[in-house]
Amino acid sequence: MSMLSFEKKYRVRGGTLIGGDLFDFWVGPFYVGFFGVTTAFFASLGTALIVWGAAIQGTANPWRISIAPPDVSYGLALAPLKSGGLWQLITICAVGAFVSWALRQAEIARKLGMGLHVPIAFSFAIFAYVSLVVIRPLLLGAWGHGFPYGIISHLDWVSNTGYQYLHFHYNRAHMIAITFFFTNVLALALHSSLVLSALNPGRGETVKTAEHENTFYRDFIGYSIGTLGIHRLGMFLAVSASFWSAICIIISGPFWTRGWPEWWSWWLNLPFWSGQ
Ligand code: UQ2
Repeated sequence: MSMLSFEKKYRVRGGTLIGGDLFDFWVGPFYVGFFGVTTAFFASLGTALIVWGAAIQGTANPWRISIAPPDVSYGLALAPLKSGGLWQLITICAVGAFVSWALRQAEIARKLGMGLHVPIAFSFAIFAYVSLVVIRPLLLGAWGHGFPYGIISHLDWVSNTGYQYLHFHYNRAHMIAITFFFTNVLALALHSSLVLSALNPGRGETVKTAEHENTFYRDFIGYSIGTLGIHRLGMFLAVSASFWSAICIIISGPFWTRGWPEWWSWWLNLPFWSGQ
């Protein structure tokens, strides 16, 4: 059931960022809008280019398909289609589709009189992607520093890039990102289990409300962050994880070229230890 009866009253005109009423309509349950059209355009073109690249490569094995960026010798120039140019076009399509999607979220939120929390949160995910295939390659001076678009090949890239800095876990920003990811997992487990336990009481019992949820955590650890609070915490943790992920890779290369373990020499060189 994609269209509840009360949904009709939320199908309001306006709130568009561009194009006025031109694309202000729905197809089935989906809002179209100018950015729905651009999302569909970039996503379809990008997907077709990936399929074409796979055909050129001559493998039908999904694990082996890979669209590689140009060799670093091309620098920041456009490369021939079969030598990384395809990767460049696909990257443009990907960024175009992601940004269109965020702007479509913004239009729908405006239409409904909501805050812009959804597109703002999504923009942090886009930032993490763009940091890998645009910002860091630009700072390093070659598109060849982007990662290849393939299931196994992008894993190899992550492994190789990590070992290039000897031990990536000594990267301070990487540590912070991981801590946010893990804390997010903890918060989501606490939240999902609490909501499911309230909504699925024992047989013959009535469904419980937020009062029970609050009371559970006050009894258990003496504190409840509240139903709005847990979602604010969740957004903060998720957005922070994406943000520090982006930072940890942007600084690797452009701002620190040696192994990450070596970065900690500042600690070993503190004058405090000089007598030892
Ligand atoms: C809570 C609450 C919820 C929740 C959860 C809590 C009623 C439905 C999970 C408990 C969360 C706390 C105490 C914060 C934990 C902190 C970190 C950093 C993981 O109180 O309100 O709403 O889902």
